[in-house]
Amino acid sequence: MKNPLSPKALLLSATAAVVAVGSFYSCTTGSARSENVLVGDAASKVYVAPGKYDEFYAFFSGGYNGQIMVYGLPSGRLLKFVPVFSQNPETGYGYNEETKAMLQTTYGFTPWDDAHHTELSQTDGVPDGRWLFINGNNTPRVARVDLKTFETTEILQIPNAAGGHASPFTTPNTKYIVSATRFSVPIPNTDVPIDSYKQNFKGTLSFITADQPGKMDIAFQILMPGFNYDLGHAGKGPSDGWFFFTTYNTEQAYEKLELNASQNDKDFITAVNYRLAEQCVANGKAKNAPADYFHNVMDEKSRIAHSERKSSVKMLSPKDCPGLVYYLPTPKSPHGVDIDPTGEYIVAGGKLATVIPVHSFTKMLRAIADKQFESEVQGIPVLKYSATLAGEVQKPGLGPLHTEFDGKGNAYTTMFISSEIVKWKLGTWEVLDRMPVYYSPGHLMIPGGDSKKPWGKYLVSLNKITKDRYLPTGPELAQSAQLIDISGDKMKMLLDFPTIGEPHYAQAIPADLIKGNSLKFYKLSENTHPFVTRAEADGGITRQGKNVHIKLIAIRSHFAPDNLEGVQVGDTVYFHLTNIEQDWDIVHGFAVLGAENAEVIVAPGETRTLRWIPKTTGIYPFYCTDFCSALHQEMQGYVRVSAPGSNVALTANISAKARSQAMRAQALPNQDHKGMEMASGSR
Ligand code: K7E
Ligand code: CUA
Repeated sequence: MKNPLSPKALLLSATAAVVAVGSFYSCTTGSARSENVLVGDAASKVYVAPGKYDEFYAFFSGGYNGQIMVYGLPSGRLLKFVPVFSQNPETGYGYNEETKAMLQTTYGFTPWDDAHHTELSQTDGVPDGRWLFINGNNTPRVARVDLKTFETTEILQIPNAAGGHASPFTTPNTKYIVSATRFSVPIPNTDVPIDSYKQNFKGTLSFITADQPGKMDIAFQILMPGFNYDLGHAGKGPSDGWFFFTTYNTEQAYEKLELNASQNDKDFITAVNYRLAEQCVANGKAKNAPADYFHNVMDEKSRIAHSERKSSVKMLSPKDCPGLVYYLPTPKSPHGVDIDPTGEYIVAGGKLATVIPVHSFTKMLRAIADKQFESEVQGIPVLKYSATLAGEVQKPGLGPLHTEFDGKGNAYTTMFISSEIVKWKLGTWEVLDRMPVYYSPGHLMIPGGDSKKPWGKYLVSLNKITKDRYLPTGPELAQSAQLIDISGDKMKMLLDFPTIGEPHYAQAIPADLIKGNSLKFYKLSENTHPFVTRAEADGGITRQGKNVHIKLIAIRSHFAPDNLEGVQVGDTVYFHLTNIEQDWDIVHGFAVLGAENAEVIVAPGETRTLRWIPKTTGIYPFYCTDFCSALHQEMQGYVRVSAPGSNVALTANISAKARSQAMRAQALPNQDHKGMEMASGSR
């Protein structure tokens, strides 16, 4: 460390001190801890009796696992993984033929991303439980998860962008979700010297239409100075129609950013009047700019994903739309920007700031009207700090990152460096309470806590460093989430539970807004997959050159057909499996010896396709991978693979065994998982 007084040095030493303090608390009943925790009380508050439901669904981003985790709150029970930007061997998402197109980008098949922010769709500024959006940070993308099926149904790539971090934050009626570039790059991207950053690098803010499922698209992009845009939030209530983005690296450093991007005392919050942007676009002020991006959609009826490649966007430059963008000076390298439920206060989390600055939307409008500008940056007016400031929370702690609200006039901010949640009051800016968390929280989450109507009962701290909180599992540990009761004046720690990957953010919503809409099965009669098999007798095997298509059904407890011959080495085989069950939670799986990908899991009524290239002659068993019934272990079949050019005829039979399975199944009334337990000796 060359400069021992650099912000980074301070930051590092503070982190070290806090980890030491945290370790101390974790193995003692030190005062700071016992004050806030009522242990007996806490256990009953998170207890959800067997067979009972949790009060909230919580959706945690999976960070670098590219997925979403669904938890119940307050129990912390893990309910589901929803794969989004990553392949998932558990279900075959991204491996089977129907879903591969979901992961197409202009860079090719891109089966990984760094997923940061879950965002529930909203109606009038309140989460409504229709959809959940999430961003891919590395190869900028946004995805829609349908909360009827808990499945990724749409992915849109963001062109002219690098690092889709300030994303996918919704406007109050989900007209748009918004994504900004973290990294500035040349736009269009091209081969230039890196040290020409100031001349050539630009940022973009993308407004994406989101209220029509299957039709996400870039409504327009705004071309911005080459800073780093970190996070964003839409205005609401009086500030509806505006969007706010944290903006750092206003130094425009391109090397050693930890030092060189920490020079300016203040960076910015970027305020964008997107209603004005809409008018400017409608009035022809935007230019058609080259763009290259994919839009991938899962078709509801065939359950096959399709990709479309697009080639242009509307690009709006602030200079062609006066009044579109203003900069609000904000200390210092701000990370989160959070709008309170009334829509009046704009709270910034300046990672290196000693205060939490809060801007007033009313004062911002007045400052704009009065031209209270301190300077201009590339034609964009910079407002005076004093002219927009509502107040500063003094001595909040170290390293403020993110703030959410309880709807009762209080705000809660994570302090990354001092490892605590700080509760403070909107309007008076006084600190009301502190809760140590273990350790180093990034985001925090209150159900609806960034909306107009928070359900201010619980708060979850999403901690980055786990250390000694759980049984050790080698160098890499689960992440730690902590559930805190915020219903009273003082915060109460209730529960720790592990999360996987690195959740950056989470959102939660009352279970009642989702659970009644959950789909139980796909209707077989509506399945439009070109290789659907609706009945046992309709299966079969066909050859098209070197491609062999096998249509088969799964039902408790057999495949039909289950004996297949005539496949040759050199063929590419497609198993198109339709689950013809029409009953909730009766899924079947399919795997074949030597398959170089994942199984497929097939929901009732849907068709899924496994591609298989046999390399040697012989007999290849396949079987059902999901323990579906008492006779699951009988659910199997064989493929015969012959030499190239062999005269073995293509045949698809229902074996005597499968036929007798079918008869036994009919003889067993209501064969369900109770039956499975009774007959478990058959394993
Ligand atoms: Cu703070 Cu990506 Cu929202 Cu991580 S981000 S913590
Ligand atoms: Cu079907 Cu096991």
